[in-house]
Amino acid sequence: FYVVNEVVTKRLGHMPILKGDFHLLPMKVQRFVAEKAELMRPRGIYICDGTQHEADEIIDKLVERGMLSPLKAYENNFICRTDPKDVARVESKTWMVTPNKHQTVTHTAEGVEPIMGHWMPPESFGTELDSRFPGCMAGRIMYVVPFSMGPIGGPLSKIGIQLTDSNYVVLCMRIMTRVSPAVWDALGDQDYVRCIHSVGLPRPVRVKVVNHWPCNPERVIIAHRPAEREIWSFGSGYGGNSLLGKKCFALRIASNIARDEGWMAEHMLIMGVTNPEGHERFIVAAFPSACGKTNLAMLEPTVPGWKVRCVGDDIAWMKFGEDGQLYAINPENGFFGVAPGTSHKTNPMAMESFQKNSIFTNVAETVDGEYFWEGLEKEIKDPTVEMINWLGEKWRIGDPGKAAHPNSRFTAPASQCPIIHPDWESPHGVPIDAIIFGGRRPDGVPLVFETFSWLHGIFTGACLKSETTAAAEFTGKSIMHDPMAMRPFMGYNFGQYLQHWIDLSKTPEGHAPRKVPKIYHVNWFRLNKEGKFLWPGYGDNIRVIDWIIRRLDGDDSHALKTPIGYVPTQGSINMEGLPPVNWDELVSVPKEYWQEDAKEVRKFLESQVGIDLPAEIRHELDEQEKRIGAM
Ligand code: GTP
Ligand code: SPV
Ligand code: MN
Repeated sequence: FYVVNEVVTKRLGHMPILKGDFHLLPMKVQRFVAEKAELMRPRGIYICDGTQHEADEIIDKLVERGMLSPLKAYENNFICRTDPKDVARVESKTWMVTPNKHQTVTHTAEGVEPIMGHWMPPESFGTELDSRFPGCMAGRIMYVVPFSMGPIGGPLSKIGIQLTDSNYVVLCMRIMTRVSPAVWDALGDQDYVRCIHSVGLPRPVRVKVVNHWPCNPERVIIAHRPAEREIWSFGSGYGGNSLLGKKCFALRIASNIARDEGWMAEHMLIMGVTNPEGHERFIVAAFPSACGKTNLAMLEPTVPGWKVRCVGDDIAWMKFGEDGQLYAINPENGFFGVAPGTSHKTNPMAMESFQKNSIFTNVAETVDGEYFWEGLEKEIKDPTVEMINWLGEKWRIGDPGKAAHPNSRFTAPASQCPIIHPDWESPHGVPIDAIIFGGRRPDGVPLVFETFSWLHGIFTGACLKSETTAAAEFTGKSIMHDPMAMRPFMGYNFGQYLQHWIDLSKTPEGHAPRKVPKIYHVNWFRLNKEGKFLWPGYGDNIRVIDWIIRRLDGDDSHALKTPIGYVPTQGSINMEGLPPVNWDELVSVPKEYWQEDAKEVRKFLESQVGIDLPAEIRHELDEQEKRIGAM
């Protein structure tokens, strides 16, 4: 029991506490909540306890208001359509606020805009904040959401408190993070990440609210103050912009904490793979947004005897243990997955995960109360059934336009995944033996290759590229650099981030030698001349994982050395039961392509990272260029 001090009382004024006991909050939290309530002036404060009863109450209210509707074909599943202007992360309005520009961005060449990190000086941030947040919650309730990233109280876990005026966000935070009053006890003397979110539409609302989805697209800002461990998000209710535990905290802020504390916060899935002999290995994989993490994390092997179990599908926090082994935890509690393309054929385990207690955003709904999106055409009970598409229009398969937005998402509890790993909540994490990078590369990039060393692996990750997807505001398809699959999520100077990776491999004095994982690169998305995928992908990706695991087990007879790494020899990947695959095209390392790539990559690293590029990585660049030159 804490005594409310005078300042807090004065700040709160007569603001009602609609739920919870303010006095039971730790003193530092009382101060934070009171200060922000005074700024944003909600009509009341609601302290969340994370119970099912609370969720049911909020759901009832949202259903009554028309923002959510039940999907009647399932148990406790709901659908929600956003304002069509608020459907994805807004990278152009996402900022890191640091006193010094180069804490956030690298020293790019004269006139070259940095693509990693988006810097805003504190003075401008002050102005932007002042023009948005005062009074922004007028007429709305401010929810106080205590949450833990990682199992509550775990040694690798961190605590956050989100203030939000969106009850949709509260519901999703309950699925995606661990919301519980136990967080107050776990907090103790620790620091926590302060997350402030508003849809940016105080009452009375003077504009038309579309789909009962309040937002303020013109005024969106998502700003991070890493030194203060603080996030300010305004104007959007969409996932990556509003569920602040996810990309804002678990990647952008956490990568700063990780640098300070000697660990890593990465955009990676975590999977356990058991071979037919019963030996399990854990692997992490970094692919850019909408490039296959959720699918790989829950892969259902098409080769008998193999077993995959999911630890996480989007974010990994990793730390070397006292034994020199790298361990990873999944800081999240649920999946916020891309709906289109998900089906019983491609990802049956994801399908099983969202049969109940899940929220679907911007998908279509059939008159029978089922969800629908592109990719379910062959599985829907009645292919002629009438639907409401994501824009709220009547729609049938074959009609022009799309059923679901390409970035429509399911939000489902991880615990409902039938192949969730029994150790997925292990506070110490699971031991990692391999790191995989990958992206959408229609040309030139082989199905899989193994890098030569930790440094060559970091270089390969730094040069990661992928075709743009609908996960952010980009339109059209082009190949973009997405270093380490972290481009939109970089929390600090990318050169220093690379240096951090390099330094982590070095054993601190007096400790057990560090075992660095092997680093691989995969590409499920290479196309043939007709524009068709050369590789079946999905469950068949186990065949590539099988090759990787045999490499880890010390089999080096099945690889061919190329200038970019080791590729599998013909016959070394199990192709039994597959329709014919054009092997040569699938694994080739074309000379002209890579010569062009070498030039492009040098230009990229020199213009984008410049003097911040660690000497070790510059050396890898030189060596790779030489190898390619000698092809
Ligand atoms: P974020 O949640 O945005 O970080 O995305 P993600 O990396 O988890 O991507 P996800 O697994 O949701 O896949 C995105 C899209 O890629 C979906 O439409 C999938 O159907 C498709 N996809 C995933 N794996 C494969 C594959 O092996 N081959 C092909 N062709 N498509 C795939
Ligand atoms: C991504 O874009 O990588 C996602 C979805 O996982 S979001 O939470 O919006 O970032
Ligand atoms: Mn992601």
